[in-house]
Order: sequence, then structure tokens, then C-alpha cells
Amino acid sequence: MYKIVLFFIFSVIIFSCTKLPNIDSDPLATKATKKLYQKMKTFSNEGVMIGYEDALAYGVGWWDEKDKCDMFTVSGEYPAIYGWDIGDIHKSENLDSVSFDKMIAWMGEVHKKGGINTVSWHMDNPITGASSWDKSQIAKDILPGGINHQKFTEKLDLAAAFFQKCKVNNELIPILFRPFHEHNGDWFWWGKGNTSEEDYIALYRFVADYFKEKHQIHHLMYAFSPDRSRIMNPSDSLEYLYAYPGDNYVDLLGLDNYADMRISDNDSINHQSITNFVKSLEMLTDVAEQKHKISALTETGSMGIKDDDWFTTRLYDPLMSSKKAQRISYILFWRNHSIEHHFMVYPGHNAAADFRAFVNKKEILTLTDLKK
Ligand code: BMA
Repeated sequence: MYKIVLFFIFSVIIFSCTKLPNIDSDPLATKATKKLYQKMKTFSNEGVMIGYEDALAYGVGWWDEKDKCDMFTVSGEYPAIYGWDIGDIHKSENLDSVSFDKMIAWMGEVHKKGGINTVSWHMDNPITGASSWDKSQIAKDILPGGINHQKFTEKLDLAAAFFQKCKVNNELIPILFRPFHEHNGDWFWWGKGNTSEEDYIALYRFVADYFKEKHQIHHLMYAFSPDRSRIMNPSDSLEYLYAYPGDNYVDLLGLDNYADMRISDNDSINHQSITNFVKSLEMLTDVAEQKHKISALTETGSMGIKDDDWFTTRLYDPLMSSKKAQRISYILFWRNHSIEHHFMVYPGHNAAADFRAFVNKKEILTLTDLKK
């Protein structure tokens, strides 16, 4: 009898240890999505994962070469996080000329190797057909009941078809989806001043509900990512939560921060920027902890990385100066498009040695760390 009791207790322990967490945004989330969530939670206690946009698609001076990646060439390490964008989903290539078919293949490779894929969407203006930066005020017209609602759902149908194609070995790849980013800024049509707070929330919720209910898409986690440049007080969580779609719609609280990362000739300005950078991350991780969410620096970088020691001095040291700031799960740098427009190092770059030192820090996690 006692053997049966022991077996029962043992099974309960094993079961409770292996039980996967629920995803706030989707009670029907796939097992792989729950695993992704759990993985991100676990690794945020170990360190900070790094990655960048379009890492496998191109780099400075090359385009689409097998297994090539500027970060790997410089440091011998591949990113843990891979950013992609589905702007121009009605075409065969995205707004930065990355083929969607190839994107899916790269996402599959990333997933198989244990890396994490996150997708943003520079959605073109569904009414005018111009880019995300076309600020005509259209939200009311594309929401349910609006005269151009169908133009919006047509876009969503295309995105849904894309997500459904994101498979490897016939299994859907779990993805961290980051729609309508930097909405507290005024540069996108969904941004402040172009779309009201109420309409923004309605748009965000509509997309998530439409994907889940109309298309049965359950392999997405959802990220919210305002821009730091429009949060006047970096410690103000109310400013941060402007147009927050709600706890049942968001799994990860992000922040895009280029504003505090610029280098100036003036030391006191630099000092203030570093203080604000740390404060904004402390605020972010505090809100995330209260809400039991993961947090991340969803976009950052210094365009052109003019400072030789930017990665260690401007990013790593401030991050490590605060136990709270360190709680973020990842940092995503923006794309390595050209000598003029890059946020990651490439061979021969003035900050290459510093980047290697940064990557070798024990708290900075790459694909190798995720595989361990
Ligand atoms: C911006 C720039 C643009 C690009 C867009 C979407 O920040 O990098 O060149 O088209 O992101 O990736």
C-alpha cells in the first residue's frame, strides 16, 4: 500500500514540476507557446538575452548568405533573440526587402536551435496604402462599424496566413508578437495624436481577438512596447501605461529606448541619460513584477555605434548597476543595414572588441547559453 501512496506523491510532484504556465493573453495557447513563456521567465533570472533585428537575413556589406550573421562573425556567438517585421505583408518581401518565405525558414532554424523569435509589424496605413508613417487619422474607420473595416481585416487575414505558415517539422513556431509599437510617440498612424487612447486599445484588442477567434491562432505571445522618448518622467508608470490594452491582452511589457542611448559631448547630459535609462528600466521591471509579466528592452541601440566602448560603458555598466534593471529578459538591437544605418557591430567595426567583451559577460546570454 505504502508503495502506491509513494508512487502517487511522486507523480504529483513530477506533474506539478512539469506543469506549464498559463499565457495571460490566450488560455488556449499551444504547449510550445507556454514553453516559450516559461523559458523567457526562467532565463530572466539567469541573465539578459541579446539579439537584433534581421540578424540572419543580411548585415553590413552582405545579403542572405547561409548561416551568416554579423554578430557571429565578430564574436563567435549567435543571438538568443531574433527580431523580424511583417510590414508590407501584402507583398512577397517585407518593407526592408526580406523575403517572407525566407523569414519563415530562418524562424524555423532559430526555433530548432533553441532561439526566440519576435515579430513586429510596421503596418502600412490600411486606407491610404502608404507606410506606417502616414499619419492620416483612420482608426475609427477601420475599427468594427467603420467604413473601411474590411480593409483592416484584409491585412489581418494576410498576417494570420503568415503566422499559420510559421512552422518547422510541421509544428507551429511560438512567436512573441509586438504589434503597434511605440504608440505613445506621434510618428506612426496608430500613435498618440493620430489615434486616440481608446481607439488604440480597441485596435490592439481587436487584432488579438481576431487572430484567436477568427483564425484560431494560438501560438503568439503579445508584447506592449511604448517609446521612452515620450515618457517625460522615466519613473512614471502611469505615463508608461498610456493606452495599455489590459492584463489579459499582454504577456510581455517592453520599452523601446533609443532616446537615452545617444552620446553627447557634454558629460552631465550623458550622466542624466544614463540615470534615466536605469530609472526607466526599474520602473518597467516594477510594473512587470506587479502584473506578473516578463519585461524587455524591446528595441534599443546607438545608430552607427560611434563610441568604441558603447556596449560595456553605456549599456552593460548602467544595467548592472541596478538589481531591478537587470530583471529584463532581453535586449533587442535594431537592424544592421549599412555603414550609415546599423546597431550591431560588423567585422572591422570600432566597437567590435568592446562588443566581444560585452558578450563574454556572464549575465549576457546568447544562443549558446540558451542551449545549455
Ligand atoms: C526603421 C529603420 C527603417 C526601417 C524600419 C522598419 O527604424 O530601420 O529603415 O525600414 O525601421 O524596419
